Amino acid sequence: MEFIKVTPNYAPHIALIELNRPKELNALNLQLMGELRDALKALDQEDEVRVIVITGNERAFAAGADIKQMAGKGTIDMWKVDQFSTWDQINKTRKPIIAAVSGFALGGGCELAMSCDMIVASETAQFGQPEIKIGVMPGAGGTQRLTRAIGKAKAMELVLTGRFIKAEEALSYGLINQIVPVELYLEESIKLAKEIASMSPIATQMAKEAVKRSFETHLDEGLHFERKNFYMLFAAEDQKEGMNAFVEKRKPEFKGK
Ligand code: DAK
Repeated sequence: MEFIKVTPNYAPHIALIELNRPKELNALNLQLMGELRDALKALDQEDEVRVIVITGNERAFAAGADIKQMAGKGTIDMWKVDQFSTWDQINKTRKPIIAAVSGFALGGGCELAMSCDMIVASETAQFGQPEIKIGVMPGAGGTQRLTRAIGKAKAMELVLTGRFIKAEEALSYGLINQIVPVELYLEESIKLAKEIASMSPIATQMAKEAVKRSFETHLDEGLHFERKNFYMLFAAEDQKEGMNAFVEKRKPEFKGK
């Protein structure tokens, strides 16, 4: 891995992926996206890992797709490479993913953060979809996920003007989960990850799946899906452990079985 650093056991049950092209503000080139896809796929199959945290560095989570790599490309080149189909792997990942964002999360970088399940932002984080300023438009979910997250009026404004918003504004629109001091953004993300990792991993993955389904279906179908996952959890030892622990007034020990 050249452009990402993967630590599968950063903390018990928590894997950390660090985007690592600091000079280019973690611009997402083809190789980086390929590495990210492979890492997520591997971590999703690793039983020990329950939660994945993706981060950049203090200055940039990611400043977007690599403009230098895209600049000379034609339609067919883009279509053939279809770099962002690698993002399907992010969407397919069953384990909860937290984006720990500091600095720039722009274009594809903002789309990457929004593809994660939760965003913990430092007070210096900035979000935006500035593609319009370079003559294109968002292509990896920006028009869809941003609109679902913050509503049409603000999404339209950000997509059509390309302006950046600061963490405070992003929080007020419901784009992110929390703002923390810059020196704590990774620590706080890991703290959140630990809280989630202490639950049954089967339950967290099924719950994640059901919440995501709410974006893709109408209410009846979503409720049906939710109920099915709820019933399925009664096949797991973790359900017995969780409920017995409650009755016995002790802390549950979830095994992911
Ligand atoms: N690509 C390549 N290099 C980048 C980059 C990027 N997105 N962002 C920054 N860099 C590089 C800069 O060129 C510079 O490199 P050197 O000149 O030193 O070699 C270095 O990182 C530091 O950047 P700056 O010198 O510009 O630093 P500043 O602090 O002055 O400015 C900035 C920071 C983030 C405001 C600025 O760098 C900036 O505006 N960056 C571009 C942001 C942007 O426009 N992002 C959107 C990119 S387009 C697709 C789906 C989606 C997409 C594409 C295809 N398909 C489905 C096929 C997504 C497209 C995008 O994300």
